[in-house]
Amino acid sequence: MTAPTPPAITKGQRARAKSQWPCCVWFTGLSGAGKSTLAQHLDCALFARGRHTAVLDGDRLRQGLCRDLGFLPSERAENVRRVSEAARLMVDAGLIVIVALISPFRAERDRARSLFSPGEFIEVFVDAPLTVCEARDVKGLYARARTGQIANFTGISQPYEAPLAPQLHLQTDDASPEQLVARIMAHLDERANPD
Ligand code: ADX
Repeated sequence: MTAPTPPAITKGQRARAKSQWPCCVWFTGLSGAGKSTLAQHLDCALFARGRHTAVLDGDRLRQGLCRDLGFLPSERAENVRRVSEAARLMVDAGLIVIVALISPFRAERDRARSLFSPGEFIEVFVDAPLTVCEARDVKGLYARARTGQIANFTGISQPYEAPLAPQLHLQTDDASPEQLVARIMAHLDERANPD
């Protein structure tokens, strides 16, 4: 058997062609904490700077790539695995990939991180107290989880393991999306220009 042919174009070449440092910005947090909102705002801010991005959002992925998965811990692990593998392929293609997934378990997030080169996986804890997320209840899911109509609901009937050492910890209950995106952009700029 012959060894697989190495890719003809390296990740570095693709990055230089796009004048950007490819990476995966991984938003984790409770439902209703603001991950999708921040992902959209960050996407717009990067696009405005001419960056080439892709957004992988849990709600949307669960309508397609991950529509066969539910919310048991094993299914969430598979969800994170698929999304992180997809994100890795996109980073290898030179993109800045923005992932918005509850991804409640540390072990799965660590596994996702292990797919990337050092510094390429930027874990962002999108943090709002459960009481705030529940009061927002944009999709009415917390109310249904409280009455038992939805099982295995993160924060109610299944745990959320907060990151211990995220690259960024953003509190969404006392700052605007614009302010928080400015912090993420500053982090990305610092990373791209370490001096
Ligand atoms: S993850 O845990 O596997 O990362 P993911 O981010 O893909 O979750 O999907 C979460 C979305 O599914 C929530 O935003 C919510 O709209 C919906 N959802 C439906 N049932 C549940 C549940 N039991 N727990 C959490 N979210 C749920």
